[in-house]
Amino acid sequence: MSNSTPSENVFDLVLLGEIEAMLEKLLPAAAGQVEGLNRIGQAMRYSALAGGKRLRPYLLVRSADLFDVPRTQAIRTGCALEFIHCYSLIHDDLPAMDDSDLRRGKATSHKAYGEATAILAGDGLLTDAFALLADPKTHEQAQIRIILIAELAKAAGSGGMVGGQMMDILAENGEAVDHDISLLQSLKTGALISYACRAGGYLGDAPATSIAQLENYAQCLGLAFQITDDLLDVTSSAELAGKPVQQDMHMNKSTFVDLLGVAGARAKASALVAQGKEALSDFGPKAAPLSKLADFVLHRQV
Ligand code: GRG
Repeated sequence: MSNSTPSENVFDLVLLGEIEAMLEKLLPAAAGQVEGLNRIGQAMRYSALAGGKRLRPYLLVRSADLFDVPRTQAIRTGCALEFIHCYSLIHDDLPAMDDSDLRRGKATSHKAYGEATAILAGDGLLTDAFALLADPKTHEQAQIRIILIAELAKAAGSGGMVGGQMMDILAENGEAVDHDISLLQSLKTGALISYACRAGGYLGDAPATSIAQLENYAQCLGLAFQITDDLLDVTSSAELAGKPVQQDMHMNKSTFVDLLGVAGARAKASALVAQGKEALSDFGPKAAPLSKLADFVLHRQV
């Protein structure tokens, strides 16, 4: 029996199309009167419309479905999160960081547009994400918009993804004395995944117990996602992954595969996914799409 879960059986293609269409609509124009504005629009579109899996916005919409949140609100919030994710990939690929030439099967932003434009494209995506959440079209209640903004800032900022990236850089340079790979990954990769799962609850004004259950699911999923990322770095090809592989070893990154071996890492990811699915049990059959996504994370090939 194949142990892969084809993404077409997991992701609703109509919903993915709606997310893609909203991203396209919300990104700045690339063909207006002002050359500088066209250039930043082109660079932001080049990276953000480059065909990622859209796992984070998809998770966000599926968590929002648990609370019957209107689709437009969930998709707009998911697009803000995807803007942040795309900015982080552009900056992570820069020469000062991972110095990568390939992302999502295409030349990275700085290779296509130069470093200065790539930095600005990342800055544009980061900043525009918050303008998008502050817009009443995202939610009619200002108090909910403030929660969405504050929680995304926490997840993406110095106590979240940016802090995790800093830990990663110190560890790579051999400068970290207190190296904790689980904390590093829970910040670098897990914080945005956690936001994806909780934001549906914020949009639906869900009780704290439901948010805590989604957070438990997200913690397991985020760690499993990172473990499968480490496994793919060892087992996949650049052609399939759309980005260079075997990078962790070259960059002296310590990974879950180093720590546990390939079989141990697979077993750990599998246990985490089972635990994550268990955390959804109170939501009943409505949580089936989130459960399927957990299986996808375990068996993904990209
Ligand atoms: C530069 C502030 C800053 C942060 C960078 C996200 C990140 C932090 C670095 C990316 C390096 C990396 C490979 C992390 C592992 C997990 C991860 C985020 C993988 C990419 O996410 P996917 O697989 O990508 O969801 P797509 O292209 O499908 O959106």
